[in-house]
Amino acid sequence: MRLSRYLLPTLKENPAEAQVVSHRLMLRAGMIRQEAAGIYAWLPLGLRVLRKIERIVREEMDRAGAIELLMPTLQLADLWRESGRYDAYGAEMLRITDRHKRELLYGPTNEEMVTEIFRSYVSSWRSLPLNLYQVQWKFRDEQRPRFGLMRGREFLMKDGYSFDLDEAGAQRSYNRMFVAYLRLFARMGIKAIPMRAETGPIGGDLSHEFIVLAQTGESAVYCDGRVLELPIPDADIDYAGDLQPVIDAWTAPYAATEDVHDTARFERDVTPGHRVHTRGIEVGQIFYFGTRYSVPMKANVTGADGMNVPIHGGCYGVGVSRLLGAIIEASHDEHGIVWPASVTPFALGLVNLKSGDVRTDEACEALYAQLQAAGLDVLLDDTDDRAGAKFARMDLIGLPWQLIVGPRGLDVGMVELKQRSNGERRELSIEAAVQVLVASYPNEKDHPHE
Ligand code: 5CA
Repeated sequence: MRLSRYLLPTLKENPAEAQVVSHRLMLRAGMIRQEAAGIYAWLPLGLRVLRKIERIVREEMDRAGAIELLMPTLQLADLWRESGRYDAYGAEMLRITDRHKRELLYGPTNEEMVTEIFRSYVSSWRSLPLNLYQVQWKFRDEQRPRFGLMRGREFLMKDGYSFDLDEAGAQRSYNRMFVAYLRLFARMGIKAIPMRAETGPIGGDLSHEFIVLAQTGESAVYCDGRVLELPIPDADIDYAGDLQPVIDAWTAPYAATEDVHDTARFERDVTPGHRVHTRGIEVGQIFYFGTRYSVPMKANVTGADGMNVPIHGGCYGVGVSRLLGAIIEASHDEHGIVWPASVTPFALGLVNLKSGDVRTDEACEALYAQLQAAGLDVLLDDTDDRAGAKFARMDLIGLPWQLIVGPRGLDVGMVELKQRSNGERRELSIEAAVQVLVASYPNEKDHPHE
C-alpha cells in the first residue's frame, strides 16, 4: 500500500475524550472513528488488524472442530420469549419495531437463535457433538460505553455454541474450547489467564473468563502468579483425545475474578510471594449451561437407547473488537503501538527519506515490489513529509519493522532496518535487509492477506 493513496488520518495530539492508552493510540493512529457513543467506524488500518484477529480466531476454532455459520444481527422478540430472556434482559437490549409492527431486537448474543437452528435440523445423538460458531456484530446498550472498543455498544464477537448428549460430553466440548482459547490468545501475543467466573445473564453453573492482566482493566482479579508461566498447548494437540490433564494443569493454580473470589482459599493456597491482585481485561468467556436453553426451547435428540433427551449446551465468546484494545494495552511504549507480528496491519513500513529523488524512488519501488512478491504486506511511505514526521508516524502505528531508504545510504549500497519492539537499528545491504524481513514472517506465504 502506498501511503500517498491510503487513508491514514493520524493525530499529533492526544484526543481529550480518551481515558485509556489503547483508546488514545487507536484514535491517534487513525484506526477507528467514533460515530456515536460506543459505536465506531473501522478505518482502513484498524480494519486490517481486526481481520488478522478474526483469522487467528477462525483458524483455532476450526482446528478444534468447530464449524462456522453466520446468523443475522436482527432477531425476533418471540424467539427470546421462548427462553424467557426477552423481558429479563432489560435495558441493555436494543428493541426495534418494523413497519409491520413486528418486534425485533439487535442480538446481544445468540443462544436462542442457534438453539432454534439446531432443533430444526438435528434430532439424533449420532450428529453430536456439534459446535457451531460465528463472528458477528452484537449490540448491547451499555449504561457506560467507555474506553473505546473495550466497552462498546456495537462490537464484534466470536460466539460459539456446543451441543452434546450429556454432561460428560459437554465437559469435553468445554475442554476443547478451553484449549483453543489458550492457543488463540497466545498467538496474538497476549497472556490471557483462565479464571473462574460468574455466569451472569447467560446462565449455567461453570464458567471461565480469559483475562489479560492490565491496570486499566474493568475487572478486579486474584491469581497465583505462577499461572503466567504455564506452557501453551501445541498446534498438533489431539482435540479428539483426553484434554483433562491440560485443563487440570491450568485450573490448579488459584485464579478468580472478584465476583467469585474466595479470600480464605487464596490465602491458604497461594504463598505471599505469588499472590497477584490486580485488574484485568476480559477478552473471552466460556460457559457450560447444561439444559438452560434446550428444555424451554425443546431442543431434544434421541439417544442410543431410543430415549428423547434435551441436549447439554455450552457457549464460548471472544471479544474480537475488544482484543485490539487489550493487545495495545499490553504492547505499546511512549512513541505508540508495538504490534505483535501475528496481528500487525502491515508487515513493515518502507520509508522513502527523499520522495522525488529519482534514485531513492527507484530503490523504494524495487523493494516494494520484491517484498510484496515474497508475500509481505508493505506500507510504503512515499509522501513528501519531513523525515522526522515519517519516523514519528511509523512509531505511532507500530509496525514491527521499518525499512528506511535514503540517498546517503544508497551511495554505499546500504539501507537501515529498525525493529519497533526494541528500537534497534541496523545498517544492512539491501539483500541482507530483505532476508531478515522475509525470515521474520515464515508463514506469510501460506496466508496471503485478504
Ligand atoms: N453468549 C456468550 C458467549 S457466546 C456471551 O455473550 N458471553 S459474554 O457476554 O461474556 O461476551 C463474550 C465476550 O464479548 C466477552 O468476553 C468480551 O470480551 C466481549 N464483550 C462483551 N461485552 C462487550 C462490549 N460491550 N464491548 C466489547 N466487547 C464486549
